[in-house]
Amino acid sequence: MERKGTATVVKSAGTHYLLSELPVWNPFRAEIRGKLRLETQTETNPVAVGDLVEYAADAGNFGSVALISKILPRRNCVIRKSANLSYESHVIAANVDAAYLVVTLYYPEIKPEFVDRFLVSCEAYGVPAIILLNKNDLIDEGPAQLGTDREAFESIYRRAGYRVEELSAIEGRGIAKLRREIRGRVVLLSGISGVGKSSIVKALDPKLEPKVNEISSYYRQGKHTTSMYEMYPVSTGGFVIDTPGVRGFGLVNFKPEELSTYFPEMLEVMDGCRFKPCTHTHEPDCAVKAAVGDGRISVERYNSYLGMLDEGSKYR
Ligand SMILES: Nc1nc2c(ncn2[C@@H]2O[C@H](COP(=O)(O)OP(=O)(O)O)[C@@H](O)[C@H]2O)c(=O)[nH]1
Ligand SMILES: [Mg+2]
Ligand SMILES: [Zn+2]
Repeated sequence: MERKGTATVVKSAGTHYLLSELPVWNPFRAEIRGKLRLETQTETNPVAVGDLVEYAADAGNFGSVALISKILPRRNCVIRKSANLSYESHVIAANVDAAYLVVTLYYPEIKPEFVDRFLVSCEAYGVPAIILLNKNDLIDEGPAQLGTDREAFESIYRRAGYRVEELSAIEGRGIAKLRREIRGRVVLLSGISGVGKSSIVKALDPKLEPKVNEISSYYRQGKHTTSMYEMYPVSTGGFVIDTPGVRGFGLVNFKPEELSTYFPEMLEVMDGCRFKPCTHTHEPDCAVKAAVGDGRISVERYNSYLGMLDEGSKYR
């Protein structure tokens, strides 16, 4: 006898998956046979953690592997273009209520380019993004990253309209608030390797056991330990997706006139540009450039925008 149902992908290990009928936590194994893709899909992974799928399983044989028969349309997703293979993209997670980008002022170093690309991707695909500034217990340990001043960093992103929360997975600072935010939701933790994503999962619920990196004191770099995309059930409610650290974050193709709409602080003022569409580069009477001029938009974010615009033009 066959059992059919709808479930969420809670773990992706490349060729096999774990599904669970959320909000119930009852993971079971599943596979994809043959070709199964969303129409128009060009991503390297057919199914991502957070995807809602239809499956069929042999009800008489408990422990048998279910077959994924259909991927239901995505509400949203976080997607990244491979840094080296410019035409391939990878879905990091689908159907999330929020994406937390974890960064730290200590090590590994913040790469503003990575941060801004991640945020643009979230805006483009409809995912609310929040920045978590982790490892704040190190605040007394001497200077933070060269040239990265806490207030300057927070000001850049708060002016852009993002929430920046200070956190310490080790000391637990900010964790109770995060736990409350996650309740009843599915959220993504993203960021480069070593920033503390897995440590945050563990801090949210000590019963969970994601692998935590040991940062080599010599290189002060995280090694990749999480190679899986995996969702964890937080016992106080909600689900959190831990991801391997991504190195590069290439932008998925966009139209040049669209790009500034993915910068919330530009979107807010661009109505005032004389030309429509305006690329906010050479055009006279540009409201975005005016806002950069008087500090409402940070020079850092504007330069990031110009860099992406320039990079985008290389693919066309
Ligand atoms: N001082 C300090 N170290 C942290 C904190 N969070 C994580 N770490 C350390 O950073 C390293 C990488 O953590 P991990 O959670 O594996 O990072 P991930 O690669 O983003 O999952 C480990 O050595 C952690 O102990 C924190 O809040 N404070
Ligand atoms: Mg990790
Ligand atoms: Zn303009």
